[in-house]
Amino acid sequence: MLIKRPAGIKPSEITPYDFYRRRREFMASAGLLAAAGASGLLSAEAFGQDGAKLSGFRKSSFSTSEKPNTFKDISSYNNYYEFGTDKSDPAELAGKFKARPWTVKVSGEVKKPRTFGIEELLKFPLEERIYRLRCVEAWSMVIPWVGFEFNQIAKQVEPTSKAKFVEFVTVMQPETMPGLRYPVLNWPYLEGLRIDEAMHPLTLMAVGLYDQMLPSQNGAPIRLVVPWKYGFKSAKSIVEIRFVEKQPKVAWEVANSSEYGFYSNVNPDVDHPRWSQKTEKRLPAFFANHKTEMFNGYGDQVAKLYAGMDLKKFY
Ligand SMILES: Nc1nc2c(c(=O)[nH]1)N[C@H]1C(S)=C(S)[C@@H](COP(=O)(O)O)O[C@H]1N2
Ligand SMILES: [Mo]
Repeated sequence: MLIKRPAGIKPSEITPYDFYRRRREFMASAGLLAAAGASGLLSAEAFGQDGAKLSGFRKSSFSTSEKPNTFKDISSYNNYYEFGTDKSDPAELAGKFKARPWTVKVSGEVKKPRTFGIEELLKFPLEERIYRLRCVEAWSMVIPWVGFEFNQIAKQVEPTSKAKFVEFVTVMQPETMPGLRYPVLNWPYLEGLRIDEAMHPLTLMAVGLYDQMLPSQNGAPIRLVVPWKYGFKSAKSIVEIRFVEKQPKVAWEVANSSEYGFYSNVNPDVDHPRWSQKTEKRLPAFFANHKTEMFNGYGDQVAKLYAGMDLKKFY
């Protein structure tokens, strides 16, 4: 169905959440919700992604007590290069993205390879995790994700002793993702973690933001969140997870290995070749207003994963 934007409002001023609400209001006023429901047209495509409510999740003790950014901040300032490289591109251009039907294929060094439907994944016990996200570009936000620990997936597929790393692959939808036309990265977006990093309880598969299903621009319907690493490790809209023996060549390393390494732990002592990583701009702000913390402040939980490693070498 095609719904026109209200006159006088620029697309850039409409957040997906506003758009969703207006669409619901419009449909309700036109009696379309009831009609759609009755005819079975109330499809997951329309209501399984942007804005659909999530409920029944518990709050996690892993959450930071810092004040979260607003839904609008989090869903209108994004890096999702498959839609475009400007921060506003994903929110403006992800409108046609299809987050249903959706499956995640889990394969490689596992005893029980399998493909999960998104409906099955949504049945894992969901928690609210308020995490800091620190981008390599030196801005940060505080984000209330809803999701489950990645290790829950691992438990079901049973990794073998050869599984040393985990690869995460983002979907390619050329018909809905205009950015794929440009070879900015080696598509599909590939990220990877060492197996112990992936199994760490802080490593989250996020399906929601506040109490809504993830907006497309934030990686609907399911994305990775690794809070002690730079934002780009958190691959969006995941369709495939592979347990592998060898360290993968991840997308940003392929693009520029002198600037982006495999580990990409938040580290104020290792500058990016073109800028310092000592401070960050907690959005919304014009200037740096925060000191960047080692492991983005999650050192108590994760520093032990890197004991004895030279983090200047393994950046
Ligand atoms: N598939 C895909 N995943 C991605 C990116 C991307 O361009 N494509 N950008 C990364 C970067 S650089 C950041 S900072 C985070 C941003 O997540 P957010 O928009 O939900 O805040 O997503 C990461 N995941
Ligand atoms: Mo980022």
